Amino acid sequence: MGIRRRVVAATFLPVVAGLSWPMIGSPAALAQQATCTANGTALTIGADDKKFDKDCLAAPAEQAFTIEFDNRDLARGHNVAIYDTANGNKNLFKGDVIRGPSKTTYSVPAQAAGTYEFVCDPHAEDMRGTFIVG
Ligand SMILES: [Cu+2]
Repeated sequence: MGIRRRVVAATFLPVVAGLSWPMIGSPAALAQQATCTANGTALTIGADDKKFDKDCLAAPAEQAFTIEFDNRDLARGHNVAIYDTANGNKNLFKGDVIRGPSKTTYSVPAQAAGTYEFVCDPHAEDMRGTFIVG
């Protein structure tokens, strides 16, 4: 429901700014459409060529979980952070940036059910996806 409200609000932006919808919305709009279902508390994701290899991650509600992050991007720093973008972009978790190629496992505290976004902070424009807790 929060996502729908955001998309509707975003459709007014091109009118105001005089820009076309695809220029503003494509990457985020695509990410918002992704859906997935939690399957345990050990999540994995990788990064290659300044892109995440998944567009959706899911974790069960009210349970701590881990995210194993495999940054395969040579000499490029990435992280995984989780934001409640529907509610003021509140940061729910921020993993340390690691320089590829390397791996880390983030320990994330329990989260309330909801639909959020995961983001690489240094490349927030290009590297983001849907994060479902529930
Ligand atoms: Cu990045």
